[in-house]
Amino acid sequence: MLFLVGLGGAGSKIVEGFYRKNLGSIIGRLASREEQDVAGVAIDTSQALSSLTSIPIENRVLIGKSLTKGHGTGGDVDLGRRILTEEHELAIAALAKAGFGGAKAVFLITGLGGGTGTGGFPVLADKIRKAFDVPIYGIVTIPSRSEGALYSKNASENFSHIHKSAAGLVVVDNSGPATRGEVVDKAFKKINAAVRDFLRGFDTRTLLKALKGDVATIGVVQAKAEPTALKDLTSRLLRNDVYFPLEKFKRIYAVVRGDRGKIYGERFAQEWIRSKYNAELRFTAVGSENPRKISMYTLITGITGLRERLAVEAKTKKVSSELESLLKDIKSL
Ligand SMILES: Nc1nc2c(ncn2[C@@H]2O[C@H](COP(=O)(O)OP(=O)(O)O)[C@@H](O)[C@H]2O)c(=O)[nH]1
Ligand SMILES: [Mg+2]
Repeated sequence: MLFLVGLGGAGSKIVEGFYRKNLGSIIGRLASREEQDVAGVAIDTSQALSSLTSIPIENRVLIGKSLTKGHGTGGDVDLGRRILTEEHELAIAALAKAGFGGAKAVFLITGLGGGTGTGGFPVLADKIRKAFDVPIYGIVTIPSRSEGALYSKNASENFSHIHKSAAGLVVVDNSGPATRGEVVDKAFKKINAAVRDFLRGFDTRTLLKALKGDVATIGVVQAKAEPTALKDLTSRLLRNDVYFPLEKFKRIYAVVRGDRGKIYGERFAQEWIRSKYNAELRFTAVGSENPRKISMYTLITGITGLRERLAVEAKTKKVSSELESLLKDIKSL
């Protein structure tokens, strides 16, 4: 059973994805059959919450009504922090109702860069941990390069605090593979679906163990069910299907769902990863109900330097937005 809390706009939409039915596809049908395996609660300061229609209404919590009038925090991190500090009871009550008393771990999902999630994450993480005596694992997106300076600044200034408040952190870059040449909304949808597929497809026990104290990212790759070299699948994954620009990492945990007999060359792939990335590949295979596809769900651990990268981005974006306003001033002269 997965226990998920979405905080803020992005987090809420990602959690909503676990409840959405897509009966047209096999995956959709399997997913809806698995629906009872998820307890998800969405918490936001924005009325946008009411546009989520798949997640049960009692699992949606609008907070900060008196302060934001349902309009969100407008990127104000202090306001997000304040609202969660004052109104965490509302959130905790909804979690209790949704069965979080039985959780062994909770995933707190948020998009870094805005006000609600970025400011509220450490506060809510602390409150949930205490209320249910569970470890809190974070799943956070980081702002894409095309977003404004404020988002990067917020993400950069609050990353360490968020990292420290979680037992482990999965980061997903919003300028990841899905975003190349795509409109933002479509890219977000793809990323949200990847997070959902990963959490469904990967093995939760392995995830919690592998993530402890670490920063990791995810990758999902699919292939036709035909004889496939693990090295080829892995190299495709690293090139196109990882949701973070990788420089260095320690380990790839890969869970393959599909016909085990179709995947060969485990040793060879492991040696290739060792020599090319000085990293380790751990591979497990499980059966799948879809005979036509092989899906590989991966967790890539040992990511470093994210705080530094966010700081650089915040700085360069600031410079470029100052330049933009300068240019505007010149034009108006
Ligand atoms: N992957 C993904 N990212 C999103 C989505 N919506 C917003 N974001 C990202 O999340 C960041 C924070 O936005 P939002 O969640 O609205 O902020 P908050 O509600 O104030 O916490 C933005 O800067 C975007 O990078 C979404 O649906 N999917
Ligand atoms: Mg918002």
